[in-house]
Amino acid sequence: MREELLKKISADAKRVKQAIEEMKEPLIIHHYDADGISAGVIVEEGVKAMGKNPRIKMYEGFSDEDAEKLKDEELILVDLGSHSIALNDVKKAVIIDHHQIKEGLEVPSVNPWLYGLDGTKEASSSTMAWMVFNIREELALVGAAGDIQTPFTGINRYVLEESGAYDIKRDLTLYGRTKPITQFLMSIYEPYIKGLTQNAGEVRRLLKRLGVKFKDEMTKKEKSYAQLNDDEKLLIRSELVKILAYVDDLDEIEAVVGEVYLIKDKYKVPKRDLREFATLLNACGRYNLEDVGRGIARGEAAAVKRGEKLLEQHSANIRRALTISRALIEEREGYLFVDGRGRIDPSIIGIVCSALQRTEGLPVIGIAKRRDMVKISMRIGDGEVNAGKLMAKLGEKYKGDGGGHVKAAGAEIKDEYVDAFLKDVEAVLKKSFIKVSPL
Ligand SMILES: [Mn+2]
Repeated sequence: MREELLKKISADAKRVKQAIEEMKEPLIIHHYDADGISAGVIVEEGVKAMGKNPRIKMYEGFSDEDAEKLKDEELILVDLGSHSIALNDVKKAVIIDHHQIKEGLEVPSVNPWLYGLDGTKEASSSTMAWMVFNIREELALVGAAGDIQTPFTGINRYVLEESGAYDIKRDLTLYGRTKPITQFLMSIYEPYIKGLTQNAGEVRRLLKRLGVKFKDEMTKKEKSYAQLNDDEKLLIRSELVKILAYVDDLDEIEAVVGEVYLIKDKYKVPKRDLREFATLLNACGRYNLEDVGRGIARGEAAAVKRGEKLLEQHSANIRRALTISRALIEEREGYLFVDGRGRIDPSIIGIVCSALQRTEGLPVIGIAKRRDMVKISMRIGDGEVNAGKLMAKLGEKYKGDGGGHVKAAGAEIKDEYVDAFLKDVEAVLKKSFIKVSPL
């Protein structure tokens, strides 16, 4: 089965490469997250190796209108484009992606859905980019980690084993294991850990109670989680699992402890840990700093420094947004509503809603302005409704976009539809609220 699969992929890869060979002035357009950026850089290098000098740009999304605007270009689309039928009419185009392919799209593509694989779990665009070009193997799974396709299965697993670029170990999968331990534990926002997140005093009490020696005896400086001994690490892991189990967050336990993937020492990378590497790239995308993002993926020292600073700012922005959101909460029938338009950054509204959902235990809807659109985030608890399906349905109904997971989802629509959209959400929540209420 695997042999056959690899044959199909390499046939498509060949077709895509051939089409690129025929391009005179290729324009690479990649998505704005860690997957798009790392895949974009793999592709850029692959195209350069063909003796070409591609231009490269980062997009937040790619629509039919974008395709129409670029119809005289020779496009290489990376981590986007698979739902844009208008690409059929572009002068020349190829796609390396892992999103669902719209029926009728006739552009040469490499995409896990073409081989009967699940593109949400088994391969990302960085994985597929490596399958096509076979270069920069240390970047191949950065995007897959960024798209939270861990633990790796499918093509991701194949690349993990085949590339020889990674080590695997079992540990906390959370971001910040190399930061001072109190800072690390108190700034876990996803998942929000009730009692610990944003609570330095409680974190210190916990460490003392567990008997973890978290200060270096010589320097008196605080150690990082990574610097603790194995017993201490185990104590902390068990404690986090216990807290999550106590609030019945069984899904999150799986997300918190599991396989951790490290890029082997022989590669020069800013972060060995794939999750940390991806977080760095995601921050660049969120704040629209494409040159910094690609610079980091290419291994440029100045870009890495800039990215680290950005990440600090991002944490500060989250803290500020959480404080602001407290004052903006409106209690509505069956859910909490946060109107963050003009006050909370659209790239943070989802994190804010997650935090509120966890602390308040009610469904949370938050909105924020993104240029001329409104971003809607929805976070719910167990068994209420399927947020992903609801957002997808309403996103379409109100001529926007929507989707996501069962408990965390979002949509983006025009401002004028927001009230009607929220009314529909409220109707659904009210119904399910009555259903599950013991009264
Ligand atoms: Mn992706």
